[in-house]
Amino acid sequence: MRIREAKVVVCSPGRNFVTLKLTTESGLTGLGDATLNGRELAVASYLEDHVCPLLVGRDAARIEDTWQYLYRGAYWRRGPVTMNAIGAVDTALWDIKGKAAGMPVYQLLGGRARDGVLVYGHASGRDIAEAIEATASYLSKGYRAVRVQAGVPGLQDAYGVGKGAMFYEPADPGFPSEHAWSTEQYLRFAPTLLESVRSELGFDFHLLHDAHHRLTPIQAAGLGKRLEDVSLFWLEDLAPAELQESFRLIRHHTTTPLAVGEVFDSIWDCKDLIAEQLIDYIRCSVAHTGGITHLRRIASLADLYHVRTGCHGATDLSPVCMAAALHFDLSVPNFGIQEYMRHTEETDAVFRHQYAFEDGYLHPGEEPGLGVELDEQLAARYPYERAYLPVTRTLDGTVHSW
Ligand code: KDG
Ligand code: MG
Repeated sequence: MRIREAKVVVCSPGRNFVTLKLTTESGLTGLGDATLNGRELAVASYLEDHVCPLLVGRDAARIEDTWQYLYRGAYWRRGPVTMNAIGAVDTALWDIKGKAAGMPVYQLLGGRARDGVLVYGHASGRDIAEAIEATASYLSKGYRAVRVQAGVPGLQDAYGVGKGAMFYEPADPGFPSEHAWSTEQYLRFAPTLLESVRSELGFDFHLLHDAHHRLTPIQAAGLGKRLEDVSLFWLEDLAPAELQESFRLIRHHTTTPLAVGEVFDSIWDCKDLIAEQLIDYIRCSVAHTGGITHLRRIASLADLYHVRTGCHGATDLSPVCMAAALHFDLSVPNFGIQEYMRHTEETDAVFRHQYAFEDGYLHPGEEPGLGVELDEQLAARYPYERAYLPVTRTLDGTVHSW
C-alpha cells in the first residue's frame, strides 16, 4: 500500500483551510486537516516543500513508523507548524487504513465506547439578554451543553461574540483588527452573565465559558471561586498555560472544573497539568496535536489521572478534523465533551461529510475511513484569502493575550 501522491489543497470556502490528500498506488485516498488559523501557508509550505517528497513511495500502512519518522527524524521537534503537519499526515493515514479495512476509523481504534458524542454549541450575544436568547435557541435545537459568551459593557467587539446566529468565525479577512480589553470590567461582568443564564434557563444543561488566556493565575483563581455556585461544566483557558505550574495556584482556590489546551501541540505541553491533576479537561485537537496517534497518547496519560478529553472544534478546524475527532471521541474511555461550531454551507459543500447532529450528540457515520470527501473542483473556486485572528490591547494600548 505505497503512497503514490501527496498533495496540499488550500481553499477558502468562507474561511481558509489547508488539507493534505494522500493517494495510494491502488487509488485509496486519505485526508488530513493542516489548518493553522492565521498562519495557514506556513503549514502548507512545511508539507509541500519538506514532507510530501518524503511520503511518496512510503508504505501507507505504517502509521506509527511514519509518525516517528517525521517527528524524531526531523531533529526539530514540536511547535504548532510541525505538529499540525504531522497531524495531517497521521489523520490521512488513518483515513486510508479505514478505507483499506472497509471500516470506519473508530472501529480500528477499539470500537464504540459510547453511543454518541456529546457536543457543546456556542451561544453569544452583544449583551446578556441576547446571550440568554441564543442559549435558549441552542437548547430548543436539542443541545445539552452550551458555551456562553457576551460582550463586556463598555468594550467593543469582545471576544467570542458571533456576527450571525450559530456561526462564529474568529478570523478577520485582511490584516488583524484590534480590540480593546479590560480584565477588571470582564471580571465584574462574567459572573453576572453566567448567573443570569442559570437563573433564566436553569441548571438542566451543561454550561461552559471561555476566558481565552486573558487572566493572571490569581485573577483566574478568584473567578473560578466566584463561579462555583453557577455549576459550570468547565471554565476554559483561564490563564496562559505555557507556565504549567501556575495552574497549581488556580487549583488551590477553586473547585470549578478547569479546561485548557487548544493551543497545545504535544503531550509535553500538558504532562504536568495532567499528572498533577491541575485540570479536568484537556482540549487538544487532532489537527494541532500530531493527529489521532498522538492525541490518543495524551488521552491515555489523562485517563490515569481522571482528566477527560474536550477536543477543540472551532470553525478553523476543518470538517476533516471534526470527523477525526468524532472517531477518536467515540472510542476513548475518558471522553468528556466535543466542541461543535457549525461550518458554513460553502464549507460543508467542499468537505462533504458523513457526521451528523442528533439530539445533542454527533455521530461520525459508518462509511469506511473518516467519512469526509473533498470536492477539489469546488475547492478551486475558493482561493486562499489573507486572514488573521484579531489582536487585543488593554485600555492603555498594551498588547494582551487574545
Ligand atoms: O483559531 C482560534 C480559535 O479556534 C479559537 O479562538 C476558538 O477559543 C476558541 C474555542 O474555544 O473554540
Ligand atoms: Mg477556547
